[in-house]
Formats: sequence, structure tokens, C-alpha cells
Amino acid sequence: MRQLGILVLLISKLTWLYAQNEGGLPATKRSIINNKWQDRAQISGQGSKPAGQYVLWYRQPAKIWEEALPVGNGSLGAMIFGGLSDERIQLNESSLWDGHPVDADNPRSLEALPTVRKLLFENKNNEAVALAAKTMMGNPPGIKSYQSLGELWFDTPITNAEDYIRSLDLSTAVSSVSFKANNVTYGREIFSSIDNKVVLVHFTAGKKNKISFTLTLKRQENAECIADASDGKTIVLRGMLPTKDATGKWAGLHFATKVKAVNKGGIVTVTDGMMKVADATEVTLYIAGATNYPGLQNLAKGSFASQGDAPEIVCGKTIAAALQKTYPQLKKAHIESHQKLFNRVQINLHTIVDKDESLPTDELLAKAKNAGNLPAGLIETFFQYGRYLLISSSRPGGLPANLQGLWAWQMNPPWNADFHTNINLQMNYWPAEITNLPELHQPLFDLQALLAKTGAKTAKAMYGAEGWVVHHLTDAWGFTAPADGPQGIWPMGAAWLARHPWEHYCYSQDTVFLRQQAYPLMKGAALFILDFLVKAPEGTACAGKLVTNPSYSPENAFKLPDGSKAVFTYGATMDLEIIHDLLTNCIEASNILDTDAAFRSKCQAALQELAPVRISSATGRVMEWAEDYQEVEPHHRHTSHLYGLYPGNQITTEATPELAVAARKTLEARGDDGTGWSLAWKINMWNRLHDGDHAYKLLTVLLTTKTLPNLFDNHPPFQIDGNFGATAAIAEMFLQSQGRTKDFHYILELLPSLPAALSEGRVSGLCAEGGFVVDIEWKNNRATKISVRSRAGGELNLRLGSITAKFNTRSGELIQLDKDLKKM
Ligand code: FUC
Repeated sequence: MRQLGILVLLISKLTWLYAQNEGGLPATKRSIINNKWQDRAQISGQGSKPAGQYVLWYRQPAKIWEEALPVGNGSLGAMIFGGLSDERIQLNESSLWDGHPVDADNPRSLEALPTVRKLLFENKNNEAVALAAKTMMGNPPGIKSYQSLGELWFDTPITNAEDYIRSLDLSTAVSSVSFKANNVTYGREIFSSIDNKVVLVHFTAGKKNKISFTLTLKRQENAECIADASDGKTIVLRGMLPTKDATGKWAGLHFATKVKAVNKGGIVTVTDGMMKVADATEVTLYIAGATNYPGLQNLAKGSFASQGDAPEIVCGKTIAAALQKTYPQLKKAHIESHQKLFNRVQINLHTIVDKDESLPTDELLAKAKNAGNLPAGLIETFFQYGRYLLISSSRPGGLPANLQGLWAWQMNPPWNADFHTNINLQMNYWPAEITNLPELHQPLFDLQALLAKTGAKTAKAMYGAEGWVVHHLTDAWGFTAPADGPQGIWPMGAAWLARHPWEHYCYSQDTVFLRQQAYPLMKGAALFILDFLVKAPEGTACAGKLVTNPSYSPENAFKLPDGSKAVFTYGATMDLEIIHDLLTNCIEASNILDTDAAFRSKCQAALQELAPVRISSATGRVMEWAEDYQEVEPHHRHTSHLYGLYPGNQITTEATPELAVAARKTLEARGDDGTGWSLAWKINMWNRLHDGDHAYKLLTVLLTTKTLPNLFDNHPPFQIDGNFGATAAIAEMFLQSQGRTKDFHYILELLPSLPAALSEGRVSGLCAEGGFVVDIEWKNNRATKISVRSRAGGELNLRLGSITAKFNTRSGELIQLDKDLKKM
């Protein structure tokens, strides 16, 4: 009897699992959208590696979303599973955010602030937390999510195939699928056209009339798929997000995605939301996506209304424009546009080709994991992948790359796939300048221009301060209030973000940009800080010095003397380092622009009085908080108190050797593991300590334990910042330029953190502050040839180990040097 019961339970469980998976059904008959996917086709034979240096490739379709391959043109993205019988192409449009602009500032905050501060100075940390939780949180205390646009699913009559491969060539930004079935060679190419804003799926077959499939569009909620009235070859998925504003009025975005088939041979028919292609010889799908999001610039002007045509109409027009060109023309233009950016940097870390490098990417990764070391080719691909992902997810005129770049299948992805400003959003842009993609930084500056408006209101309302403030996260609508709980009361986001336009100036030497965009953002962030800083009273650790209060070291807790835990304090080290950085940069910028003497004096005075970064007498490490608290999690993922080491420049081996030693101890104590992004940050920090071997060790941990089969970074879950942070870190092994001479000229350090394991190689096209572009070759861990092109002219200071050299350069000049930095 009991056995029968177990059997019944088992059968019902299996049926449930089957229903959950629906894997046995053709794609267009399935309904459940999750991260799993099943292709019913059987595959035999072994496809071999496609040509190209920077290629991701696989011998089977993706079974989970994290195996699918990403394409994107900054706004329209797709994840390609590469199915044969059943294909899934998941779509994103970068502006499809739930929510709407809100005024979330808490009116009680300003009144409560003095009491919160007093409690913190009196070490009544948790009383301060309780009061702040009641009075300082945003209303609403959180944001809404970035969402998937929809899914394109199709099924084909193919059930068996040979020599299957799917790939993504990073140098062309084209993904391909190829296989043989029934003695016919099939091919598919997919890319997200940069010039024409459509995703193209191009089907070919080696024989006539062999392409057939049924296709539809799906979404988990709030949308319907119907036939498009315009012709018999288009379907459209359209919907609206059911968000309402405070008055109960509909405020959610409208969105649409359209697919039109263009066929040679065969027939295309559309019934309701289903498209059938029968016996075609060639087919191209034109996929457009749009929302009525008003755009960062309009939001910054206070205009919330959507602009232009309805999303469905926009999609139709976009497809019509793309149809003016042939498929080969579209592909050629796309590749040229991509390569204008991508080809600026080349990397080659080996001269001998390792035989393992003919392995598919997932197998290569698995092998590296087992062996615990990295094939050089994998590092090259991973480095270029970070650049590829930025090119694909961040384009001038659009939104910045979010926590997942552009790609998310959910209605509510982890952390809403938002913009986290206590490390993650900034990390996304670490490779922008050094890897020669400076124009892709612009969406971050546009977001800051919006936040400077919304954040100015928050600064006034919550803190009675000038300038602009951002707390630990924001969204596409410009949210700037504290969110998610008291840990969200971290008013340092703007001050950190403002480093980015400054960096853009340092690399470009573009004083017009500095005057018009960077400096106003930096100054606004500094004005807030100048008002927010308070003098620590007698009896506190930093008595008489300027500190932040309330303050928080993201997202670490500490133990109070009575054993209880707390998060809030005053003068957390990270705050002091961010402020040191910001004020130093504002002083330099105002000098360059020869402006704002009074403001400059204020910055100088505040810098003088700012509490210093201190070393713990108990541990020899950099103290994380003003008081030498013990952290609750010694291996905590955030290494916030080393901001001054990276991305800042307050802690250096040369100028502050004691702090550098303390930073090393801090990194050692934090350990060699962590989330994907945490590892990427630490690699950058080890580079700044010039310890390439330790940096390489952590790169190995990142690639072998925190990297998904499609080379997406794994927090876990997938979070793209680790990709970007690691790409920047690989670049900084070869070139760093954060240092200045005493008279403010740029210092370029060549091979400052070269790991022994990368003994031979060459890299070209990396950028340095001061407007220099650098190529380096090395052998036996020593540079053999260096060339530096000066874009802006000016003094060039080079360091290579203990060798130094100085040149006065003309704009456009190319300087070629030998291993001793002598001109060749
Ligand atoms: C920060 C991190 C988390 C995560 C989230 C998106 O809060 O501490 O690990 O990356 O951002």
C-alpha cells in the first residue's frame, strides 16, 4: 500500500515536472517562460572551431539562459539559444523599465537628521538606525524593475542534425548557428544592427526550398501577440505596464516588438499571432523593439511625457527603414560600425597556440577549472568580451549598462537589474576609457545629468544641502532617495559617479567637455559634500575633523563593544576617500578651467580638515570605520575602504607606502574569493599594488569559479559588472596612468603589474590619461618595444620598472621606444 502511495507521488511529481518544462512540445505550443530551454533535436558528429581569434563557440544549443549568446546595439538586445527543432531568442529593449518618475523624498528627514547624527557620535548606533529607518527612507522605499521585452520562439521540422555549432564572433558582433540535416547544410546569422536598430535573423540552406518554421512572440505578462495589419508577413507583440501614479492615473510604459519575415522562395503566412514559413530558400527576420520612455534628456528637462509615435508605429518605421537595404548591406554596415570601436584594441598573450584552444568555450572553461590555470587564449577572449559587452549595451543617446548590461529574461531580475551606485554601475564603466571606448561612457554622463536634477531636490529636502545627492541605487527615472532599508542611506553615490566625467576628461584632455559636462557635475557633487560634512565632536575618534554622518561602509556590518551588530556610524573610510578624490579632482579641474577661486578654496579648506585614512594598530590594516570596529563578515565582498587604492589614487606604493602595506594586509584578510564583481575589484587593487601574480591568481579564481558558460560574470547570479571590472583589470596589468608628477603631468606606467604567467605578449591601442594611446610588446616578462601616440600633445612621463623617461610631445606625434625607453 505504502509503495503504491510512493509510486503515485512519483508519477504526479514527474507529470508536474514535465508540465513545468513543457520540453516535449514544439516551441510555439509552450507557454512557461523560465531560464530553462529544451531543444527536441538530436545532434551527432562534432562541429569544429570557427575561424577568428575572439570567438565563443559551442557544440550544442543552450539549455539555460546563461548559456545563450548575447547581441545588442546599445538599446535592442537578444539572447540566442541556438535551438534546431526549437529556438528561443529572448529580447530586451534598454528603456523597458517599470515605474515612473516619483518624488520619494521623505519630508521628516531634515528634522530627524541632527538627532541621528548626535546618536551616532554618542555611539548609540542602533538607536540611530531605528530613527533613520522611520524618518529618512524614501517614499516609496524602493524602485521598480527593468524587464524583458519578450521572446521569439520558433519550431522547425528538423529533428536530427550533424556537426552543429553555434558561435559569437566578438570582432564582427555576429552570432551564427550552422549544422547539417537531411544532407542539407543550414546556416543562421543573428546580429543587432548598430546602424538600423533591428535584430536580424538570417536563415540560409544549401538546397532550395528547405527552410520551414512556425514562429510566435511571447511575454510572461501584460502583452499580446497578434498579426500586424500592415502586411501578411508581420506579427507584433504589444503591451503596457500596469503602473499607476499617486493620483491613480496609468503611468506605465507602452512597448512593442515586431517581427517581419522577408523570404526568397516558399510562402509566409500569418494567422493571429503565429507566423508560418514554408519551403523557403532564404529568410530574413527583421525584429524591432520600442517603448514610449521619454529619454534621459527629456526627463532631465522635467518632461515626463512620451515623445513621438506609439511603440508599434516606431517598430514599423524602423523595419521599413531597414528594408531599404539588402541583408548583405545591413551586415556590412553593422560590422564596419562595430569594428570602428572593437578593432581599436588588440591583445595577444601567447605566440604558441595551445591545442586546447580548439575546444569549445564551455569545455575550455571546464578544463581550466579542473586544471586551476588559464589558457592565454581564454584571457584574450574574456578581455575582449568585456569590450564587446560594453559596445553592445551602452551607446551614446541611450541608457547606461545596468546590472545585467542589457540582457534579462525576467519581469523582476535580481536587484531589479537596476543601477547600483555603491560599486556596480561605476564598475561597468571602468573599461570605457582605458580600453579605448570613451564615447560609450556618455550614457553614464547623461544619467548623471538627470540625477543632478532629481538629486538636487533630494539634497535640499533631506539634508538641507546644495548640490546633488544619489544614494545606493537609482533607475531609469532618476530615483535619488534612500531605498531598500537603512543600508540605503548612503549619500555618496553622486560623489563617486562624478569621478567618471573627470576621468573622461583626463583621458581625452577635452576642455570643452570638462567645462560643459564634467565640471558642473563634479562641482554639484562637491557642493553637496561640503554641506554634508560635519565636525566630529570632542570625545569621538576624529574629534575636530570633518566627517560624514550618517555613514555606512557598503554593505558591511560591525560589532559594537557590547557584542551587538550595527551598520551605521560616522566617517566610514570609504566616504573619506571618495571625498578626498572628489575635492582633489575639483581643485585640479577648476585650476585647468581657471574658474571658481572661492569654491576651490572651500575644497582646499575641507581637504585640510578632512579626517585621514588610518591604519588599525590592532591589525595593521586600513581601518574600515572611524572607530576600529571588528567587521561581522571578515571576508565581506565589498572592499570599500580601499577605494583610495582603486579606483581612487590616494593610496599608492610610492606616495603612501605605509597605507599601501596596510592595504595589502586588508586585501589578504578579505581573502582571495568573493562574488564575481568583488574579485574583479580586488584584481584591480592588486594591480595597483603592482602585484601581478596575485592579480592573476584572482583572475584565475574569477574565470574558473565565477564565470558562466557564455562567459557572463556570475555574482552568482549573473551580474555583468564582473565582466567589465575584469576587462579593466586585465588592461591595468599592462598600463596604468593614474599618477601625476609634482607639477601635475601624467605618469604612464608600462607593464606595472605583469603576471609571471603572461611572460610574452603584445597589446595595442590601450589609452592613458593625458591623451596617450599605447602599444607594448614584451618577452620573458620584459618590454621589448613600446609606442606611444600623443593625441593632445604635452609632457609624457614614462615608467618601466626602474627606468623613467620624459618627452615633450606634439599632438598626433608617435614616439617609438626600445626596452630602455630610448627612442628608436
Ligand atoms: C551591491 C552588492 C551585492 C549586489 C548588488 C547588486 O549591493 O553588495 O552583492 O551586487 O549590489
